[in-house]
Amino acid sequence: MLRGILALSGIVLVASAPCAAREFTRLAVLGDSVNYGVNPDYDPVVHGWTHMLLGVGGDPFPPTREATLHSLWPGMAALNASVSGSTAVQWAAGNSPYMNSVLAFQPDLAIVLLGGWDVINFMADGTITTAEKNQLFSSLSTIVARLETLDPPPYIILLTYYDLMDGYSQSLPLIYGRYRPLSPMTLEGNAFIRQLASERGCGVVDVYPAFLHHCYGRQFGDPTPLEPPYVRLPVSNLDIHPNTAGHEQIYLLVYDALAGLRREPERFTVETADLDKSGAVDGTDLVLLLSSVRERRTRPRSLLSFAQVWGMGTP
Ligand SMILES: [Ca+2]
Repeated sequence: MLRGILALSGIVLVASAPCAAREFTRLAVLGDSVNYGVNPDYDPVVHGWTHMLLGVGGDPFPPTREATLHSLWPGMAALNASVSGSTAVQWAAGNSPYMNSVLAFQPDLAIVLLGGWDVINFMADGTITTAEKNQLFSSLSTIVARLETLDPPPYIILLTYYDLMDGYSQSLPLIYGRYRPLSPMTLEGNAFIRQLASERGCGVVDVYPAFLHHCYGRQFGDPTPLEPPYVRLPVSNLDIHPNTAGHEQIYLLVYDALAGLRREPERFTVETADLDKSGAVDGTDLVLLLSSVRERRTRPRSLLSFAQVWGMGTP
């Protein structure tokens, strides 16, 4: 009786199951010029966070890092498929050569930062319409969905976007008027990215808060700028790309996230509910949940999201 009440009141059974350590062998990076490595300190040569992560460095660039993708997963293959100036809309197109190159590579780990150029293009007329936002959001969803068509699906990490204007875009003078929608759009876009990640069982590397007060806001009223700047100052040299310090910050955030994956505990928690409608939450329900997951070849981290989609509790 008590168990029935528990089930009816929505309380879930919590169980643990063994989980292999996270091992990956093929990383693909999807993005625009930021992930490609464009950096005003070295223009026209590229050197960005992806280079740092992959252990590329040395004169004239900063020294090669010891903490790299390969120090986490030795021998891991990596494809930086990022294309300067590319938009999420282009990546999401059904015949996208960019996406096709990634799918052909068959990554088991994918890192995505896209949408910056979509937003810049949207702002050309000074406003971002609801239709434009929806186009961006549906493109980001499509990109995740296309990656998930791989068998097995890769673990996907979504990066949020930094706000070049530190929240002060609406204070911009007319000469930079096209950028006025940027700060609220960045907040909205990042909220969508976090929601998408939650729904689809993706990881998130939250670049936005790490960059806040490190960009151009100091020239438009930000009373609390932080050092070092992560963009090329002053704003008369406006450059949308991170400088070396900015790329280093993204590298550190991504590396920490990957190191966290590498250390992921060998046990995980599964939440289930009264799936067979027997009136009780018990082992039968757990078996039903696990068999469904096995059919979908869903990775453990996605499991919680899968349970959430079914309305079976919150992680
Ligand atoms: Ca527009």
